[in-house]
Amino acid sequence: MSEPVSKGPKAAFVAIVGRPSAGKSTLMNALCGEKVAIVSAVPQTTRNRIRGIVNRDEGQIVFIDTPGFHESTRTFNRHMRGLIEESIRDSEVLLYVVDGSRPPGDEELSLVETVSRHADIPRLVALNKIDVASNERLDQMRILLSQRLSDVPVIEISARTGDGLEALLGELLRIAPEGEPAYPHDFYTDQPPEFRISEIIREKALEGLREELPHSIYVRVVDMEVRELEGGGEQLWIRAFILVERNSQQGMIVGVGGKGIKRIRQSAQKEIASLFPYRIHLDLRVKVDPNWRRNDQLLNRLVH
Ligand SMILES: Nc1nc2c(ncn2[C@@H]2O[C@H](COP(=O)(O)OP(=O)(O)OP(=O)(O)O)[C@@H](O)[C@H]2O)c(=O)[nH]1
Ligand SMILES: [Mg+2]
Repeated sequence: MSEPVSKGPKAAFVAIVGRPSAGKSTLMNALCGEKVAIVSAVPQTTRNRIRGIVNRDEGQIVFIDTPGFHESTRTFNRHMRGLIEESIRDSEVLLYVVDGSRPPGDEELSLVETVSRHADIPRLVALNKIDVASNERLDQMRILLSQRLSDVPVIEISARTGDGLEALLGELLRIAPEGEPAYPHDFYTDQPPEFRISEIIREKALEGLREELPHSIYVRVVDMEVRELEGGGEQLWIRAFILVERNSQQGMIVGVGGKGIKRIRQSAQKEIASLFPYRIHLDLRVKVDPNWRRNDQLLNRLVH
């Protein structure tokens, strides 16, 4: 955009915030060139702070993808909100992702408010989904942003098609402070293997589920080991549980004749196999735990 502020290598943590389904995780994946965070059509897919790392000649950007949360007093949402404030505090730059295809409701206004409270760090708005948003909708958002966040630059993008992403990354590198990279140059995420595996399983389980159920799912990898195969080679053996809150939900995941769970297992196994140099055996079961979403200890483990 404009002249670089300085010539030294840049390094910044960039918190990505936005309402549920704005496209935060899709954007982070597109910028990192790898699938770091899972993505789905249901809101509140992301539940943790997920780091995705981009290395360029100009420097290193570490994105912190955060969950989109709903305004409510429920434990689950309170945890999510705390996480977002924490992520912003830990970052040098704030990237606010706005879904340009939806009318801005109270939820968006509350995020605008959050972003305006953080004028102490460089901020940037990514107006997303320009591939599907109508001009009227985009104008509505452009006006809102120019009124409420007049000093924050807006870059229009499509995380899906890649439109505007180079400009966005260029601007982030420009406004980032100088510094040493936090991670080695060949890293694109810092997630432990168990976590990535549980997230892949959760993504496959979310596919094709109806509104309420997605939030009732929690995936836990309980056991993992590398085993020698008789015919030679090694296998990564994984046992994981999909936890749901009610008996009826267990049935919905398992499906008629076990078809549902089989589909989840097969597609998760395939994607996990692309990450590890082993054959994968996934032992996947569904269990009912009525309390997981009210369990503070579990939520803490889940989100931190
Ligand atoms: N058409 C279009 N769809 C997009 C774009 N970016 C994201 N999506 C879709 O929007 C949906 C939500 O995307 P996510 O990346 O999971 O959104 P998120 O902001 O991370 O959502 P939470 O994790 O739930 O807060 C998915 O179906 C994406 O494929 C875009 O630029 N254009
Ligand atoms: Mg997400």
